[in-house]
Formats: sequence, C-alpha cells, structure tokens
Amino acid sequence: MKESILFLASSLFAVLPICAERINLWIDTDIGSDIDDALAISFAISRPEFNVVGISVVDEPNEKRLMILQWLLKQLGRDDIPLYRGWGKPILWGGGEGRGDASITYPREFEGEYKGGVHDNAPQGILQAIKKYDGNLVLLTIGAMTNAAIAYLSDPQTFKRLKKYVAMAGCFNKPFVEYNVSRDPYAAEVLLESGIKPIFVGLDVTMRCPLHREGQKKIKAKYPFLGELVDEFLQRAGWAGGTPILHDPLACAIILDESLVKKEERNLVVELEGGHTRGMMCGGIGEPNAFVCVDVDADRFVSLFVESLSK
Ligand SMILES: [Ca+2]
Repeated sequence: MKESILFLASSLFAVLPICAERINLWIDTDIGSDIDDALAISFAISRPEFNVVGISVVDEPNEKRLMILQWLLKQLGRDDIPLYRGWGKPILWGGGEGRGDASITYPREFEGEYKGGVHDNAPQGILQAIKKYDGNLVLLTIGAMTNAAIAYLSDPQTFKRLKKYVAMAGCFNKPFVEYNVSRDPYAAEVLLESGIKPIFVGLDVTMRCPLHREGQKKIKAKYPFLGELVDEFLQRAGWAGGTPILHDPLACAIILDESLVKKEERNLVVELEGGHTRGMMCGGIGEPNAFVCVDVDADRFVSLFVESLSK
C-alpha cells in the first residue's frame, strides 16, 4: 500500500510540469519576410507550456501576411487561434522607414474558412486579451512595434497590466539600426516611455543562434512543409544550403526559460531624427526603462528549438 501511494505521488510529480499554469501568449508578427517568424510561431505552438490566445500581423502588406499566417496555422493544425489585422504604417511617418525589405519572400495562398476568425484592429484585440486574462498575458512582438504602441496609447492603464512584454528588437553592442525598430522608431520610443520595461532580444544575442543544417533536416522530417519553407526562403535569399538565423524564435524561447539569456537593465532612447541613425536604440541618461539581453546560451537554445520541432 505504502509503495503504491509513493508510486502515485511520484507519478503526480512527474506530470506536474505539464499541469502547471500555462503561459497565455499573444504574438504580433510581420510573417512573410524573413523565415524566423514562421519558425517562432511553430515553436510557440509546439510547446505545451504556451497557450497562444491570439496572433496579429503588423506592417504592409497586411493581407498577404494574414494569408500566410492562415496557411501556416492550418498546416500546424491550429487554425482555431484568432487572428487580427494590424497597422501597416508606422504611427508617425518619418519618411525613412523601409530601410529593410518588407517584401513577401514566401507567399502562400489560403482558401476556405479560417476557423479561429480573422478580426480587425490588433491593438484592441491585445487590450481585450489583457482584460480577458486579467493581466496574465505575455505580449511578444517580432516585427515593428506599431500595434503594441497603439494599444498602449489607446489604453495605457490596461496595457500596463501586461505580465510581460518581450520584443525582438534592437542592437546594443555596436551602432546599428535594427530592422524592427527602423520600421517604426516612434513606436519603440512610445513603449520605452510607457513604464512597461520591454525586454529586448536584439541582434547581439540572436545572431549567435543559426539553425544548423542538421537541425533543418530533423525539423523537415517531422514537418515537411516547414522544411520546404526554410529551403524556399534560403533559395530566394540566395543563401541556399545556408543557415537561417533564429532571431524571433529566441525571443519566444526566453518567455519559456529566461535563463537562456543574461539580461541587463538599461536606460534607452531611440534616435528619431538622424539621417543614417534613425531607428537606432542607444543608451540614455536616467532610470532604467528596459531590459536588454546581452548574452545567450546559444547551444542550449538551438537544441531546445530543434527538439521542440522534431520530436
Ligand atoms: Ca519578424
């Protein structure tokens, strides 16, 4: 009897991590340009710890991005997740946005009805989700920060109830204008002034996380459509046989396990005027207003990523 009780207790402990409270996650993406958005979303869906409650798109062309998103989620068997149209333009047009390439590099068609529904107004969707989950929501942005900034400006009190805000954005170890900030520098500045203290996963750490060929093969064996998407992206980018960088997946993974990175609190400002430096986040004077990732256990992260999408 004693043995059976002990066995039962140990069995319960064994399943506890699965039963632990799941992380309510909202993803805001510019899927369709680099391949890493599709990989980040697939990773999030593969992890039982995440409850993905909504996904929104940002940046033009919004409808094409939504089309790819519907296609991807259908392939992943998660076309129940509600989707939202977002903002296609920056909150304040400065004329210098678009330094990077916002073209669609892996177009996909989706036909039929999307079960989760496609809704308007991503910022309102984010705010409603914060209320619905009583603040127990993590927001992950892996594109321009426009939707997040508009959500904050629309209802600062509700936005501040977010449990955590993580953004793949910035470059902090050298003077460089990172793409997601460059697409909407004012949005980044708004969020820095919001008091929410974003956690920035920037190029300093993400560039150290390429998806090696062996990992690509393992993922393709489990999810052929994802492997083909990676191959197609690399081909179009002229990097056939190369290794995509796991920028957005790392930002997603640190929500699961913050020990994958080392963070520092910093005061940051965004250059809003410079001819060549517009959109650069750099050190400011004053109290810390953000967290910056300065180091990463790249091997552990890439292993976690590959394992999640191949087993
Ligand atoms: Ca992205």
